[in-house]
Formats: sequence, structure tokens, C-alpha cells
Amino acid sequence: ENGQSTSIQIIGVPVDLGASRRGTDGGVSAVRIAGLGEKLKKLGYSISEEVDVAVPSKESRPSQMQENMRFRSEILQVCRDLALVTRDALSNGNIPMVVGGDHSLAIGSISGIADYYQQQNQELGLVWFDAHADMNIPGISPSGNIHGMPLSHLMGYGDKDFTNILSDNPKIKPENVALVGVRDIDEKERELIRQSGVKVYSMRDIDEIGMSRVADEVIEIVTKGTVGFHVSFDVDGCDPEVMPGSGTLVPGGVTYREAHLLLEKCAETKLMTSMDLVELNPFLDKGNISAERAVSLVLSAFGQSVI
Ligand code: 4U7
Ligand code: MN
Ligand code: MN
Ligand code: MN
Repeated sequence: ENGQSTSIQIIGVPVDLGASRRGTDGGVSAVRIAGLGEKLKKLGYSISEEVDVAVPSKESRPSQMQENMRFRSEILQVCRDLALVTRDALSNGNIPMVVGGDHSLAIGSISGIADYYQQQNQELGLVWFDAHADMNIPGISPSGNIHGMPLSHLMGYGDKDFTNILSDNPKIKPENVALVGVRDIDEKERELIRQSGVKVYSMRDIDEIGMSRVADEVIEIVTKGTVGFHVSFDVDGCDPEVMPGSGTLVPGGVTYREAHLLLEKCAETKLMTSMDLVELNPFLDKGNISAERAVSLVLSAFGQSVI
């Protein structure tokens, strides 16, 4: 069982080394200013002491490309540290709520969470909300940016140091993953997606059958044979009009209400183990509107409802 704790630990990971655009490190602060902790308290959760994982600044490091992974060693260290923090949070009875930071951090956050459950012989489901599939590996990535590679590494593809954080086995099985909101995939990435067999709910699926049914199917996939599921929420899955404050915007995205509906349905299952909120870039935002909306979405994931 995943316990359904009523205590949350907010874990800040101010990293922008995985993306080309500067500024996702400021996402942590933007979300705090939008009041995430206080609002979760009002929902009835206790918030244990917030922690941040240390991240070196771009300025302090030479921009090295190692095996087509930019800032490989720095991000590997961040992910290793973060995996210990999310695993400890669960051991201490807290729900990890990881705030980024670019999406490279998900290799660390989810490795820690999946390892915690794998030690009890249980598998973790994963909802990947994103405009992108994040299924590149170093050999095929067109950018060398690690924020385009986390999902593949969590399923055991790619760089062995990243796939083997905390344990030498894949953290997530493809059959326990559902992607939602996808509308921008690279050519070779598409081949790996097909090979892996992960289920992708593209924008076309949302157009055709609606978010309500998509959410039901997603939940079926990520709960079948699992202890529960993690939600990795990349704000760029939403339409740029909803979330202007992100670095890799793709038009034609998920509406504000559709995103709420998906997360409200996730909350209803009472099987969400943990969540990431990533890719906010306050330097590209209009005021702090994207962070404020993102906080409202997180509240839905933690059970806030209209009545
Ligand atoms: B995000 C990209 F090439 N696929 O790999 C890449 F289009 O975490 C973009 O989803 C990745 O925001 C976007 O660099 C990563 C590109
Ligand atoms: Mn992403
Ligand atoms: Mn994305
Ligand atoms: Mn992005």
C-alpha cells in the first residue's frame, strides 16, 4: 500500500542545467511566492520542513558536453542527491512534492520513489504530463539537453549511470506509464517510443475522446498492478496561453480546465504517491500567473474540489 499520508514534504530543485533557456531554477521561488505550502496546509495537509537540493550554477561550471549530454556530471549528482531525498521523504511518511527546475530532475525524484517501492516488491505507475515525450537518449537527442531525456532513462534506456541510480534496474516499466498532452516528438525519439510500448495520449486523443475519458484510461494504466502512481507535471503540457512562463512552448495544448480535470480524477483514486512540478520559468512569465495556475493545479492533484 502507499499509505496515503496526510503529510507532504516540498522539495525544491533549482536546476536549469538540463535546458537551453536560462531561468527554470527560479521556478522554485515562483511557486513558493504563489503560496504552495500555505495552500496545501489550508487543504488539511501538514507540511514538513521544506528542503532544497543543492545545484551548481551554470556560471560556476564550464559548459561541457559529455557523450551528447550537456552538464552530464552536474545533473547526475543532482539526481543522485534528489533520489535519496525523495526516498527518505517516503520512509518518513511524507508525500514528496518536488518543485523544479527543469525536467532532468525527474530522473532523480522518480528513481528515489520507485526504489522505495521496489524494495517492497511493488511497482510504481507514472503519469507523464507534457507537450514532449522526453524519451530521447544521448545517441539520438537533437539537442544534448537532458530535460528531453528523463522518461527514457527511468525505463532503463540510455546512459547507465542515469538508469542505475540507487539500484541497477529500470525504475519504471513501460506498461505502467501513460503520457498525456504530447504534441512534439523528435524523429528518432518516436522510434524509441514505439519500441518501448508506452501509451501516449496525444492532443489528438484529447480532441477526439475528451480529457474525461483520457483521464480514466490513464488512471487504469498507471494503477493496474502498481502500488500507486507518481505524476510528473511539465507545465508546457498546458497551452502556452495558460502557461506562458515556460521555455519550450508548443501551441495547441491542454486547457486549464482539462488539466484540472485530469488531476482531480487522479486525486479521487487516492493512489497518487508523489508529484513533480517542472519547467516553470518565471523570467518568461507574465507576472507570476503561470506559477499561480500551476499551484492551483497541484491543489487539485491533492484533492481540492469545487464543492
Ligand atoms: B521538456 C527536445 F529537440 N525534444 O530533446 C529535446 F525538441 O522537459 C525538447 O519536455 C525537449 O520541456 C523538451 O531537446 C524537454 C527538442
Ligand atoms: Mn518535460
Ligand atoms: Mn515539455
Ligand atoms: Mn520545457
